[in-house]
Amino acid sequence: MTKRIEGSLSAAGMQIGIVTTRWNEVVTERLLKGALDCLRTLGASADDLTIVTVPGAFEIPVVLRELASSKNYDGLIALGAVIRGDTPHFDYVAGEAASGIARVALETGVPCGFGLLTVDSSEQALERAGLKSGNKGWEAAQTVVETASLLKQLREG
Ligand code: INI
Repeated sequence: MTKRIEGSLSAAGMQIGIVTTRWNEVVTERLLKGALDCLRTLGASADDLTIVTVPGAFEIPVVLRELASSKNYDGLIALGAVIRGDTPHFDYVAGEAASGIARVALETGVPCGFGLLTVDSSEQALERAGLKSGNKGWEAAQTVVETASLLKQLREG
């Protein structure tokens, strides 16, 4: 018999850690609100959520890895905004943060929702943080719940 396995969109009972940045806080607070609204909608309990603030996007992966290594979380969500106009180091900060987030997920097996905006301007960042083009915080939260649920089923056989 063919098996078909999908994650569910229930966050009930899930322990979720969120790492967000102080850099571009006007944007990241909106991403955080989107993520929290989503988790609440999917049935997460406020007591099962942990929010950690780091200075900037470059610091996300190391803190994410610490949380993942603790084995206390079913899923993690990375929120941040790297804006090209703000720094000549855009490519380094955005690239290292993005690949670091992916690496943490692959190395630890804890799903890490990717809510890191890499954009040209503050306007574009705000658009993706709930103003016009959806909220990437919400999307990152939803995908991490689905992926955590999927991984749980695969691990339980
Ligand atoms: N950090 C961000 O999260 N977003 C940015 O747009 C940004 N810019 O533009 O420089 C940024 N820089 C800080 C970086 O993430 C580190 O905190 C810093 O380099 C110290 O390691």
